Amino acid sequence: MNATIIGLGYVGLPLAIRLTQIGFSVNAIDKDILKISSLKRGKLPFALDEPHLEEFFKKARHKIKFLGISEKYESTGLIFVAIDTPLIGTKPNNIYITKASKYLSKNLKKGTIVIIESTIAPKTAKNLIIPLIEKETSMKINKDFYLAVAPERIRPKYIFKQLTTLPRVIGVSSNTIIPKLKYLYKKITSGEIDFTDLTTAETVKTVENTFRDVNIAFANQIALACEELGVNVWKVRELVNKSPFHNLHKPGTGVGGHCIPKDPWLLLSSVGTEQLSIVKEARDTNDSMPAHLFELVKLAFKQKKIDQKKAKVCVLGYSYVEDTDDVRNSPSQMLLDLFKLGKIKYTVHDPNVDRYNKELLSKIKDSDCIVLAVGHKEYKNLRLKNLAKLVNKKVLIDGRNFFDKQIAEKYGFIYKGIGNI
Ligand code: SAJ
Repeated sequence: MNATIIGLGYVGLPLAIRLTQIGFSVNAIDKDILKISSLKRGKLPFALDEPHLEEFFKKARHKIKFLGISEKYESTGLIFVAIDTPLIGTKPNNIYITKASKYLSKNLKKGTIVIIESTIAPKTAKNLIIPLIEKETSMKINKDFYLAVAPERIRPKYIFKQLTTLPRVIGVSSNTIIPKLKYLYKKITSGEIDFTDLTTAETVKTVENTFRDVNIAFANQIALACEELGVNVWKVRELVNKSPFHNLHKPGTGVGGHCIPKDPWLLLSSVGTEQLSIVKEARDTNDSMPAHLFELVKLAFKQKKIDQKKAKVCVLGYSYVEDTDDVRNSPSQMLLDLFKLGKIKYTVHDPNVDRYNKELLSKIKDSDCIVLAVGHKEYKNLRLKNLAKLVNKKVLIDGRNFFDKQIAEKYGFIYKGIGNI
């Protein structure tokens, strides 16, 4: 069995490996020739710490042909598209899905099923991809080729676990391809497979991530309310979540990553914001959290009569979520931009990000204030008793409820945590 995958990122490369595990030979194509040459040399171009990726890649390599987009390849009956679907501002940037559709059209054989694994805005399949392929090939949908929308459901650090166990929703252009896709995806994952139409599948994926973003925003707004009420949001969250059917999410430094900050905009782009005003407000709330952390720094400086022009801050954590090297849409970057604007000197440490993973203690020692932005496991070794001896002005701003406020104050810190000041 043969398949072609266009786009070798966090979704496409693991999928190529997974397909070889279920008996496929794979054409694995990417526009980035450096990535292709690295893969051809047996070197992973990213996510080096992704569990199983290295091990599975080594076993799969001989069944994958890595190709640049200028290289010829044997057309296959299955073509997966797993390319980036970024925004321009708050609107979908369909440049890559357009290029990929044109590219695959050049080598599309009759009867092929094109499967979009990327997350796309509702109606993109119907209004953009199908008409484009028909125009480029003079073929007809559901006669000469078929389309499916099977949005990936994975996150860095859990890729293979989720790829092989999570349920999948698959939209199809015609029910005639359901048996083939059911057979295929039941080999890919042990999770339930649900078939539906193209637009419903696009909507499901964008809604699930929007749901998460809105829930996080609610937690962030509750945190701000708790600051005003003078209560600890983490105690409130603990007690709220003890009652059944409640799941108050975690407030924090903000929402980063490759999908949660983006997918709500894909959904918003396909309907008027008047129907989804809560979604727009949630995005604004989550994107305002780095600025709130910055306000807590300034509040603490004011209370300790620290001249912010002379102070130095050490930001702990740069990746978008704990224990990963993925820095896409990092909320910490928004915070650093505010320090730059406020002319506050800062250093950054992140154990998983090459340019920031050195000299943790010297960066702390050289600072007046620590801002915990990401709760990496490496920081669990930091003892407040020792930090108090290192941090000159003993200011501790906690974006992730990482440190204990009482203990911090016991060792002389002024502690301000999101939702717990
Ligand atoms: N975050 C909070 N509070 C929370 C949860 C997350 O502030 O309660 C922040 C994180 O710090 C991070 C951002 O939100 O900056 C995103 O975190 P995430 O845990 O949602 O991780 P992602 O972005 O990798 O989300 C993916 C999504 N999965 C797919 O798109 C297939 C999401 O739907 C999943 O719920 C999530 O993984 C997961 O938990 O598996």
